Amino acid sequence: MIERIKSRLKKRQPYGRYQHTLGVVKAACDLAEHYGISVDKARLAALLHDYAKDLTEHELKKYIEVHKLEVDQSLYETYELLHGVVGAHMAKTEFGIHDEEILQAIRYHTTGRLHMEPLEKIIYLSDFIEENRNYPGVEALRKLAYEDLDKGLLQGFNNTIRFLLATDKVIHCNTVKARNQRLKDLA
Ligand code: DGI
Ligand code: FE
Ligand code: FE
Ligand code: FE
Repeated sequence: MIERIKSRLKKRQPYGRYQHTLGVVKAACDLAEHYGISVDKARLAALLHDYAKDLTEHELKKYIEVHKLEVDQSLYETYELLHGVVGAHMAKTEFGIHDEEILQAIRYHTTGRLHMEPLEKIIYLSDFIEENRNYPGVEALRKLAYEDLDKGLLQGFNNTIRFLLATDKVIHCNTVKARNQRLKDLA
């Protein structure tokens, strides 16, 4: 299964994205082991989290329509947010993955959501801290991710929201809800 997914990924992802995927796999497996959750699930979710990332906006929207995927209007209108829902559906139909925890982790890896499961948190954070990421503060976030998953997550959401504000982008309500819930959980 893992090898079949990898060979498919190699064909559909450009080199840099594939390296990113392998980095997320490494980070996610490591965090899963650290926090005592299933390493096998983390590996599958990480491998497939950006499976639909290289489709065009038109292709993603067409896929959503053809397969009648449930998405809210503001998600549908935001290109960056479409590859999670589509990727989760492809994981199910192309690879027969029916584990809801894995599918949710793929589906929500870009925005997060209320009531995130540990696997979702790990995938969300691994996306930010994998070894190929390089931005101011990444080392501190890597460290924080291992000290306290929720604190790391809050930092991840804050970074995302700061970036969206700085670039005048729409902030999806799931991003805001997920961020606010971290504050409550940490209080
Ligand atoms: O697919 P990756 O590049 O590895 O990472 P990702 O899926 O976490 O994020 C993809 C992009 O989506 C990234 O530039 C940040 C952006 N994003 C995250 N949350 C939101 C968002 N964009 C908008 N407009 N609104 C959001 O709430
Ligand atoms: Fe992504
Ligand atoms: Fe992400
Ligand atoms: Fe990613």
